[in-house]
Amino acid sequence: MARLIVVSNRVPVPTTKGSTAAAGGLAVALEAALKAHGGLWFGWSGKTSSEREIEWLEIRDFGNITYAVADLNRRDVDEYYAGFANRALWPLCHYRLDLTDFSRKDMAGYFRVNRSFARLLAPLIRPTDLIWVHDYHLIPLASELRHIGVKNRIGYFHHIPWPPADVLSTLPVHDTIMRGVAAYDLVGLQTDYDVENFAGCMIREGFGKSLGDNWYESYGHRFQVGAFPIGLDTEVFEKMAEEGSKNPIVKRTAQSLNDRDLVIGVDRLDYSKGIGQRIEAFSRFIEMSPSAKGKVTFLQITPKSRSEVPEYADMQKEIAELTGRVNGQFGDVDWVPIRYVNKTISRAALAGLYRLGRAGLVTPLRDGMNLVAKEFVAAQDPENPGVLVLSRFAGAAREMDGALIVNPYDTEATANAIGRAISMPIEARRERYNSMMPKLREHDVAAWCRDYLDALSRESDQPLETMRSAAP
Ligand code: GDG
Repeated sequence: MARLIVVSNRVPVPTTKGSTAAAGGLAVALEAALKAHGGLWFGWSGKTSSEREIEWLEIRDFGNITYAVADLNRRDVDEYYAGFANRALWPLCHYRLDLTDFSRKDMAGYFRVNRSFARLLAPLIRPTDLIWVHDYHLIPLASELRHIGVKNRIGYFHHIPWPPADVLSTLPVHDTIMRGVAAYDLVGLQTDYDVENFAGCMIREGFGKSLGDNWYESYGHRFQVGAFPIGLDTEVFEKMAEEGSKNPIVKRTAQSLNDRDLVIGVDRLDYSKGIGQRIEAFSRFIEMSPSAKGKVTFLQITPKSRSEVPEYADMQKEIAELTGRVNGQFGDVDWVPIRYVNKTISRAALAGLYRLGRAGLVTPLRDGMNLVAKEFVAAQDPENPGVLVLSRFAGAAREMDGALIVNPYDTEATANAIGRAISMPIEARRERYNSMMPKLREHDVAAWCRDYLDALSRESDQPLETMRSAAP
């Protein structure tokens, strides 16, 4: 079995032997794959240093996994991370052209950091290693590695939506981005819709030709594209939720509900998640349903994220004000309709809270997959499950046929779906739950890892040709 190298923007370096600080499903699955293959996890430490250039790596071994992380300087963080990755690529991939900032300075910083990462990583690579790069921060990494002679198989997984050609082509360097993607051997996307959009970008914009079966030839290199929908650590999560009732936060929440129905939403504070539209829909639901007044509580858990990006700071203010307005309008001395929590809750407590939920609201305006949708369902009590209300614009909607699918831009329809979820008879709730769980268990995050890595290693007989640099 080839050794595995995982590259991601942030690396969850274990704090003590065997314990990973950010033990989310993805981190756990990648760590398991690294353990199975033996390997290296490379990326940004998350720290900002005062050094002028990225020039050294902190390397630590835990068992058969080596963690190699670099600090970035202030300018790199501003241009590569907060700038091009999160103010251009993120909004663009989420169809938010109104929020996309095409600063030339940030673009240059993005390519510069990817080049520096490639230079730091290259000496650590052995000839037979499989390299797996994650997410939009690192699209040009393979072409930079090819440029300095790395011939290994390199895969890329894009966790967020792949936009249609008309959206991507608004980016001044979209050709360089496409050329960067074409330097990989396998491009993994979340859904078949993303694969369709990718084909449009490749063919309609004339960046390559299709060889059939999602193979492309572009800039003298052949590569394959595929849908690999990410899953959960389902079994672990189910168990965690089952034991959740013992968790003190869950106990306190259950007590404080006082027999009211709980509606729950969990999202990073991000404009792609449709939190504002969801609050409007909940408010409309309360307005339309006099019997729900005093009887339903909406808990929205929203840890802050990317506060250094101005659009996120603005949003924080906007959502807090909106929540205040709805609570002021409908609340009473003994009932607040919306509980809005801006802090991170432990994963165990989260699992228990989902299980208390009569309805889970997952209504992003656009989302690659959305793991919260899968977590909410996996956390339910099979005998008395809550109902998932899910946006048609989440990748998860391609799989989760037992959810009530809504258009989050349609306030009225989302409000109706909340009402339907809360009042759904138990047989219908069980039927919906049972239609989704087998898939969630079978296509879990370990299967996702395995399928992707099998595909990446399987094609090793395909020709690899050296790319010219994708840097502008
Ligand atoms: C990107 C793509 C794709 C949230 N609040 C807390 C907390 N969370 C956890 C959730 C979930 C994760 O964060 C969020 O995952 P999502 O998939 O919903 O969204 P993104 O962060 O935008 O992830 C997305 C994903 O990559 C994977 O490919 O699905 O489409 O955008 O696991 O539970 N976890 C804890 N406390 C919180 O307060 N412990």
